[in-house]
Amino acid sequence: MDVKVYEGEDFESVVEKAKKELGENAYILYYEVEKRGIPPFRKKYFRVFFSVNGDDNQKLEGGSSQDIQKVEREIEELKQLVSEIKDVVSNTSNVPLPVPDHIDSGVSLDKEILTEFAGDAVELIQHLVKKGVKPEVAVEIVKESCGLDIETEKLDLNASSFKEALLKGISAKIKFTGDFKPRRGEKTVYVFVGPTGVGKTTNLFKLASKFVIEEDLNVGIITTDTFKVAAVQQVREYAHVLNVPYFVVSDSKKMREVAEKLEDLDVILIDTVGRSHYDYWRLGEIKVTLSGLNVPFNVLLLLSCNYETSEAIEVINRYRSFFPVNSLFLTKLDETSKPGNLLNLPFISSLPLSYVSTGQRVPEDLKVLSPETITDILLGK
Ligand SMILES: Nc1nc2c(ncn2[C@@H]2O[C@H](COP(=O)(O)OP(=O)(O)OP(=O)(O)O)[C@@H](O)[C@H]2O)c(=O)[nH]1
Ligand SMILES: [Mg+2]
Repeated sequence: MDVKVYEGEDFESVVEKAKKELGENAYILYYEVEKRGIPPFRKKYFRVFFSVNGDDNQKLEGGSSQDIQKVEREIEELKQLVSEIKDVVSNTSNVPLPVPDHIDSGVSLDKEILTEFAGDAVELIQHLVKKGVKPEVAVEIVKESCGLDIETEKLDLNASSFKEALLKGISAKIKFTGDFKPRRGEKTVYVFVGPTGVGKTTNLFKLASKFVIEEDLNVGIITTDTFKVAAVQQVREYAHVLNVPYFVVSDSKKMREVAEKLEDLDVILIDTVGRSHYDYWRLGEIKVTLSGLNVPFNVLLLLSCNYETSEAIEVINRYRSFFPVNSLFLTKLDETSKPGNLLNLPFISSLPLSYVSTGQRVPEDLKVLSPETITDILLGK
């Protein structure tokens, strides 16, 4: 199927012109509307995508040998893709999930906590648990700044404040990537993966803005999200505002071609389509598309702070069996009163934290994660 694009200010005349030139069999695949000009003189501008070979079946039966060869080639390519995805899925879906022992202790922690800790230590653990931190995670973090109290023979804080205790515990137990600082000329690639609607596209553009505006780097965007019509438009609009090149890539071959073209860029940000962590087939598809990249890439797994911890760990483990996840990027902090996942997820998965998003505004609502940021969030600063 060939696709032709017609543009203009009047939808009806665009369609009329296309039908005249392409024939009555051409049909509309989808269209986009843009508003151009300065208010109040704004005008609508239509971009309409037509399928040229509307009657593909007829063409197949009565078509030339060239047409038939083309269709046969496409079928071969599809078969090849299906077999590649099958390989990826069968090699990855049975990987044992790396859940550390300490998370599945199954004992009554409340009782344990009270026999082991006293005074301020108990108070701090209780505060963390109220904020959604798992008791077993809170205990391990608080323990870092405890000493044995001779009178009670229990562990109590030896830090001068909750803030100092938390900073010490978080620094010791949680890993952080720190702010990303890609260097000019090194072509650093970041890939954004994660379940549907967690904020991959929005937050990719927050980082892109930072690289363009603050670091003055040459940035390019690739989206593999050809699944939703609106997704390509979303990326195009953001890329237009930032004045950076963007590319839409549907398979590994196209990925290779595009990546080769981008030699002069400092940073490439790749947006992927949101997929359920139970959908092995679709995750395999993303992995196959990424295999076209001929340079190392850094994978950010995005997860909403709202997720129930055990579900989020399930997502992490399943994504991890497909992609070499380098860091966790948490989102929608503004939508929860229990931000405990900021500690639960990196502690349980042993993955480093990179960023947290705190709202919908691009580029403002983005924070680099560090022991200081998390301490402030958990102590309510
Ligand atoms: N409140 C809040 N909303 C956010 C945040 N980050 C993103 N969003 C919103 O979440 C919605 C989904 O964001 P997208 O960036 O499209 O999410 P996505 O992961 O790319 O979605 P798919 O491509 O469909 O998988 C949008 O309305 C965003 O504005 C955040 O930190 N807080
Ligand atoms: Mg998206």
